[in-house]
Amino acid sequence: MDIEKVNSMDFGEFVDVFGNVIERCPLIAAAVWSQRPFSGLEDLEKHFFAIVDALPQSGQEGILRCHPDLAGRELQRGALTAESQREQAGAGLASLGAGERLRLAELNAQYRARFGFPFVLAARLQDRAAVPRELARRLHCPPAQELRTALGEVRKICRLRLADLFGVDPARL
Ligand code: 2AL
Repeated sequence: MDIEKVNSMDFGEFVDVFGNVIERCPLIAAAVWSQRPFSGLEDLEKHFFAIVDALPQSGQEGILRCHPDLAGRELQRGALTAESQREQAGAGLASLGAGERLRLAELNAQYRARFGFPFVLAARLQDRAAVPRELARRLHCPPAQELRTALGEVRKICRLRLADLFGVDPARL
């Protein structure tokens, strides 16, 4: 895929292709389409980020709530999006033992109870040992800081998914 191809996409095709670069938030892609043409992949990414940044806090928390738990019930049931499935399996979360799964479920529940949204982490940049460690650390952060951190992870996930779609190394973005 290249940027000329992206700029030539009609609305339906664009949302089909980019509708999940922000997990289960095709509305963001729908808003980005209106802002074409894009000068390149970096410019396209900037538009996704700008729309997320411009949302009120309730909208940003809504985006976080669209993310499935790491190693949660949807992974067990095979109900994740294809992108999530690949990311979580790649981080080794599909092959946790029962004890590790239980520990993560407890931490995820504590995190959700404290902040009101699920713990979000770009799983592809972590390994299975780092996930509970990061979760336990972030659990104690102040809420405003945690919202910023979580949105930063949404950006990382978005960047990696865009890089995949373009077949480029994310370090080049
Ligand atoms: C996820 C997910 O599904 N993929 C990823 O990188 N992070 N979910 C999450 N709660 O962080």
